[in-house]
Amino acid sequence: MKIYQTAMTPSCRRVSLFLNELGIEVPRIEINVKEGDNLTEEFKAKAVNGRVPLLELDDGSTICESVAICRYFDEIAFNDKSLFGITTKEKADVEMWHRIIEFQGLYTGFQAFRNLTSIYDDRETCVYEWGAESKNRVREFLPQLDERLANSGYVASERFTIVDITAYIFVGFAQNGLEIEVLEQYPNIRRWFELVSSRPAFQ
Ligand SMILES: N[C@@H](CCC(=O)N[C@@H](CS)C(=O)NCC(=O)O)C(=O)O
Repeated sequence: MKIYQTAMTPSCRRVSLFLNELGIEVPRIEINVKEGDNLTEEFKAKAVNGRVPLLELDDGSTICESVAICRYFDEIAFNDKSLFGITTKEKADVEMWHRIIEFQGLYTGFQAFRNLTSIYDDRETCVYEWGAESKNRVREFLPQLDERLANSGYVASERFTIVDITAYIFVGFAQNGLEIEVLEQYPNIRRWFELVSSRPAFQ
């Protein structure tokens, strides 16, 4: 099997951190999405969403969407980390917080970045005002995340789960990509971010 990736992009880093946590190494094929390597007919025939990361199995079948790829490895690796949750309640909390972090945080942040910078204007119409509004929505979401982390050791649970990987990618993206001073403004996010950053898988 192999993973097609553009290593530095948030969605690929998300999968890489998950695999690091499980201690799994998978061969990578580096492509350049900025240069449009994902826009070829050959790549689009493999990836339903036309994006990276993309996992190709030995039988030639493929899985895209980073969470689906993580789920695949979580199932085949027989690990004891239970990054998608242990109990029924914890699994539901993981699902709930994962969607909240993705919809209100990560993907809203992506919309902000893509529309403010026009980085992909060779393949989509960029609307600056939508980017600005999306960035506002990210700003509005951050206090909610900070409050959650004032009352919980990790985002979805009192222990580390996949949601912390997604939230870590989101906070780093907001801080560096969107230039929002998250860590300076939100002490509970900062406490949690430092804790997650210190994990061996994140080095
Ligand atoms: N929901 C997808 C998002 C994938 C995604 O947006 N990948 C970006 C890199 S972070 C990409 O391939 N961008 C190239 C493009 O939009 O053409 C996932 O989680 O895998």
